[in-house]
Amino acid sequence: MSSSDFLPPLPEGAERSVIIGRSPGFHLKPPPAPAGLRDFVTADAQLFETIHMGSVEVDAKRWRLQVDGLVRRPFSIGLDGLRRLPSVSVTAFHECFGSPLVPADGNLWRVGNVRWTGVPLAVLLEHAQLETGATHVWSDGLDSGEFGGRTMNRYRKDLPISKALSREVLVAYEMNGAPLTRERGGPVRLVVPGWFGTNMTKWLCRLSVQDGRANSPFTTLWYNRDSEHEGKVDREPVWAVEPNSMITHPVHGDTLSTDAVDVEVKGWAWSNNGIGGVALSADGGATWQEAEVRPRQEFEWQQFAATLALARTPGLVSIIARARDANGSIQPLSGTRNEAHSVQIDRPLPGSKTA
Ligand SMILES: Nc1nc2c(c(=O)[nH]1)N[C@H]1C(S)=C(S)[C@@H](COP(=O)(O)O)O[C@H]1N2
Ligand SMILES: [Mo]
Repeated sequence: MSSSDFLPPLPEGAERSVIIGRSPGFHLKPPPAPAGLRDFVTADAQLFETIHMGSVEVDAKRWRLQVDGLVRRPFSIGLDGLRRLPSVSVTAFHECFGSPLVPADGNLWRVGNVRWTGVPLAVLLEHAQLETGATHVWSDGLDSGEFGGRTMNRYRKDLPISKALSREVLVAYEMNGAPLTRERGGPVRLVVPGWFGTNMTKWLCRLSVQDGRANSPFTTLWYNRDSEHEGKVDREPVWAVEPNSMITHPVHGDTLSTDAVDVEVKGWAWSNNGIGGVALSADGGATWQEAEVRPRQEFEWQQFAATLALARTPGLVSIIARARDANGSIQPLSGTRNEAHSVQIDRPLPGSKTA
């Protein structure tokens, strides 16, 4: 590691001077329907985008990342310096929690699967040398403005120190082998595999080690939810992603041939802990069959596939996929953001014409 890339911390506010353009206002690029996400790696064009207060265009040549707070050696580092450090790549599903103002009670499909490249956050924290009492790492984005009736001078998130030190968490400068674009948060963003997209601060400018949670609308006002553990309900941050899945084949509304006796079902399943299994039904949930599930290597989504026998009766066939994680936590059948996906296909009367 070349120590000349690690310069003293920046004066307060210096990071603001690297912004050379802004597009104020909420921005959402919706994803295609599940059948449009059949590739293992989601191309940038097919990957959703969520931006709360508007994007910023950053002067990558002058950009520097500040690392400070409860550390013995605060420093700042530029893009060339980061690129000279040993790089790591991680393939991970990427999922948006949805609106923090009106939490979703059904599927949004703001999800994809991409390969990120950068430097482990842990490497930067090790260089900075944590002081005792450090519990969280706060991350700041250069974007500012209005969202949900509040005006903010930063996008600010926090991570507990245990996740911040996990090797998969990256200070990333590439997605799918290309430099991060402006919309993706270039030149550098945080990547937190297994956790919701909201934690992955774009236009990253500062990492600050602290002894508590950040008091920002994005950490303590929004992006918290009730979660039940052994009968007790706790309010907790939107951090780890629960089991979820989607059917990519067949397509909702498809018509089978009249002589079909079975149907091939395929899709993706993902969760922070990895997928323990996916159960499939081709009769609206009356009977279930276990799918084949591709083992997980990193944090990528996992393909499931099975051939399901069809009932002999004509009419609408309802196919359902239900994933569970390695701890047995299972997708509810309805009413939650990770409810089981179902698609309806038509099985015409024998002798009738098919499209
Ligand atoms: N600085 C900043 N980082 C941000 C956001 C933002 O508005 N500002 N949106 C977050 C949310 S809610 C999500 S889901 C992801 C989306 O990343 P993507 O647009 O590259 O898919 O970025 C996160 N990082
Ligand atoms: Mo999000």
